[in-house]
Amino acid sequence: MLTIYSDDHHLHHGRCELIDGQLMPCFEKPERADFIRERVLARQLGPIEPARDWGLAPIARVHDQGMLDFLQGAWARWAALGQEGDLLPYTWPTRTLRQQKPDSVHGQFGYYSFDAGVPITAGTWQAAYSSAQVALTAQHHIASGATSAFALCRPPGHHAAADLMGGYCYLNNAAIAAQAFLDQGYRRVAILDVDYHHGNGTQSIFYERSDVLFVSLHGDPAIEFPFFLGYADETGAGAGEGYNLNLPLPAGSDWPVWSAALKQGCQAIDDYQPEVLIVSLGVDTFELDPISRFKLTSPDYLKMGARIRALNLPTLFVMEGGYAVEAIGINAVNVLEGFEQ
Ligand code: SP5
Ligand code: ZN
Repeated sequence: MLTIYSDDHHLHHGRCELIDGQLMPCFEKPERADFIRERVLARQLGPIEPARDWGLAPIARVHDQGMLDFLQGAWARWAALGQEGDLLPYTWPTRTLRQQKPDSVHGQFGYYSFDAGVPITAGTWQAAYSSAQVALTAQHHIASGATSAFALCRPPGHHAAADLMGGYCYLNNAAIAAQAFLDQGYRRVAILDVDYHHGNGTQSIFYERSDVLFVSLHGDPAIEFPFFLGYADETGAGAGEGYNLNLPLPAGSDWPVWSAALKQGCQAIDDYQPEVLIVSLGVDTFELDPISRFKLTSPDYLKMGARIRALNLPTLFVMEGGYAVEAIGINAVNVLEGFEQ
């Protein structure tokens, strides 16, 4: 399987995030992609090619121009104020507050985010832009006839909505790839999100549309981030009614529980008869993940890949979460190897 990778992810390295009341070093760190890349090489999964530059247009097909302008220009504005630390949002337009964009960089960051897990550093825009280009380059290979490709994206994307960043995500790489397929003439795209967290951004982008089926297995949002989306009764709206399937699972879910939900999700994908499948590949379902509560083991990821292969669809894997860095390469590449066997 071909892997697409960009070194630009190193340009994004946030300093800290708030975890259990403490400022901790960011879990979403460059070593994540480095370990995955090393495992791809060690297992001889296939060639690793750089991203091509497809420009801003395919990103703007999914994201709000105001948010893109903000993300691109925020660091320069922050640095011009004499600041050197990471730019972090801390005030959001929630209930009782006005939904309007203020003038200040902090006010605008609150307007375009839903949590504080999105530090903006000097290189964040370039890293997020290149991560989207990685997804688009892998998408291009599949549109050109490849049956599979791995977009080794970092930073991840599935929490990012059209005009909101959050959950370590700035640009929604999977959604950008899905829209690219549609813009190139595909009519039905399925997205299977196996990250531990609900892909609230992806869901919201396609919620009222029938040309993208979104299926997500994740920790029950009643007890897990992102808390405010991802419930089973969210089935789509308008033309999208029936094209969104959430499968929230309890803390402690292991392979028997998780794989039963995967079977249900795969049945929905099979019924939809898509032309292509995009897998939002998070491996934070791992038993040793430091911020998650599922119990999948490394061999389980081989079985996951084999189940996905059984759908018999051209498949684009897009890297999302996974924070047990010493195992992230093994687990992510196990999915890809399970798919290929
Ligand atoms: C892409 C992705 O996986 N984003 C995840 C963002 C999760 N952010 C909230 C993390 C809160 C973790 N709290 C865990 C407490 C462990 N003691
Ligand atoms: Zn996650």
